Amino acid sequence: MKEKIEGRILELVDGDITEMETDAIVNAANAQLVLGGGVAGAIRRKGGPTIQEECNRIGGTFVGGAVITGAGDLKARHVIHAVGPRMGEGNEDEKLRNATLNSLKLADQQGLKSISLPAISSGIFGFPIQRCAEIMLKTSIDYLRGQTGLERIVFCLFGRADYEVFARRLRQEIPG
Ligand code: AR6
Repeated sequence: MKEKIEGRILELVDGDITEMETDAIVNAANAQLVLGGGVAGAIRRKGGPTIQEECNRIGGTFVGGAVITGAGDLKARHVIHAVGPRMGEGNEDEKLRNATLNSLKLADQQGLKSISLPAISSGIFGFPIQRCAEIMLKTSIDYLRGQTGLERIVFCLFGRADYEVFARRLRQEIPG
């Protein structure tokens, strides 16, 4: 599914984010920047050891923050590590919004044109997928309506069920 917003593209795909060829892919990271399971595990396995090594040099960031590294052996050029909230820690919606927004801003600052994001926090961190879709899509749509050099934002959802949740929400946000 593809929508145009101010001449820029917002796209949804069902697939594995480590296969994406956008300038950057976003990792669903933790504040320690230790690549664990889920998206991070797939990035670690396919991207090779340099990504974790770069994360170790950065050392960590706050919940809602994002940092950038190279992408090792992956097809993308960069990995943006965005730290979403763990369900139950408090103020989760705002933190997820910030993790999304800071990822997009960081891509922009680096002059990147395209970025792929997963449904941050909705796996191991236990955030509800429906609310995740609402927050991440609204943040991205608002961002594309503002001043940005980004030309394409892709949400890479893992499986048909999550894809459908995002697709339904996007149709509500951009009717017709
Ligand atoms: N491509 C796209 N989406 C994926 C992939 C993939 N290869 N694998 C999983 N997903 P998660 P979190 C989906 O658990 O909840 C790690 O240990 C998954 O179905 O990756 O933010 C980190 O190191 C879900 O919808 O991230 C952190 O400690 C979404 O991606 C912690 O988990 C996010 O699931 C982060 O937990």
